[in-house]
Amino acid sequence: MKKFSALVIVLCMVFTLCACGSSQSRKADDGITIGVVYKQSGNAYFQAGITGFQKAADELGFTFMHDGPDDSSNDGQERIIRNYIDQGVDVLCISANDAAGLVDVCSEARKAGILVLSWDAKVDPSGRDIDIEPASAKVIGLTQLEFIAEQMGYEGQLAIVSAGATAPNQNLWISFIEEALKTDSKYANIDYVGVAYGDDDYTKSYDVMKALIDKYPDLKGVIVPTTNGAPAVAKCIIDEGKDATLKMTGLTLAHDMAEYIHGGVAPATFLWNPIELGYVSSYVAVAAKKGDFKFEAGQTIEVPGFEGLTVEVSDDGGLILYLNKLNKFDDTTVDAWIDAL
Ligand code: RAM
Repeated sequence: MKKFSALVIVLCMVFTLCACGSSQSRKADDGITIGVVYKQSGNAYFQAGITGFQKAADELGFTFMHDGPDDSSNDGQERIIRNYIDQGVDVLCISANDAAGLVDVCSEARKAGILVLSWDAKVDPSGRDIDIEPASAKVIGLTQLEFIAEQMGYEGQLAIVSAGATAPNQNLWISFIEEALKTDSKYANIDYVGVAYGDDDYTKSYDVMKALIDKYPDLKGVIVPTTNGAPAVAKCIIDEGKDATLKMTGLTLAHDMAEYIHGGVAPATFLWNPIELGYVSSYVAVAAKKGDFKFEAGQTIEVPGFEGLTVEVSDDGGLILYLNKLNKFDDTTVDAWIDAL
């Protein structure tokens, strides 16, 4: 009886340990462990990304853990990465809060034989093997600019409410928006007032939007290239009674923006599918670890449901792989996405 009780206790402990692990794959374990790091915990965008990692884990049989700091900090990400290095993961998949800030710890990981992939927000080339992005930064930036410019009749004051000040992906998209505002004559009558940072935090994004409205009462357009900031900005515009004259667009999930899209303050927004981003990143990670995929320009990878995934040299000189999918959420399309995103 004693032996039986001991066995039950051991089995319970094993079960508890498994349940605590972030992911257990259904297919037989292939021995590969991936440590996924994202910008912040509790962000629904990254939870969708994790759904993609889980889907791939079910198909390919790898194990993964996932974590992000509460405060979107570089230090927090560094601690998580160190912990994953100590645990002996095979591959790191990182969405970085600071492209340069993670280079040292990622270089340590690579010296230890760990493959380093960034996904969503890059690590600088000296710290990564490859970066996996939803679409070209220029397309993502200019799609939002052109849409809001059209809403504004190509004139009036425009602002951006971004995520963190060092966010690699937002900063790159914004650099293309700012360049076009300066150089493309069709935007000559748009008066760009600059960027405010909401740090991917709902309350802070709301507050910086309120401060922008106070400072620029004639503001006509806002671009919010971050899923956490967008609903806060929309709510603020409505609360301030500005939604008849001030419109926004941005990169958003469907479930928390549908009411603002239908209501008209955000006539349309854009986003790729973050589930697919996690899914493709997993396939790259596993193929690279198995030696079936080399980190070289021109390399292709087979991923179910995708065609033509080919490694390119990025503008930053490192390697990059694009999914090349950007969806538009408007009054007629957003509801179809609500259950997924
Ligand atoms: C936020 C994050 C993420 C970005 C999306 C659009 O969730 O900043 O990195 O890709 O928005």
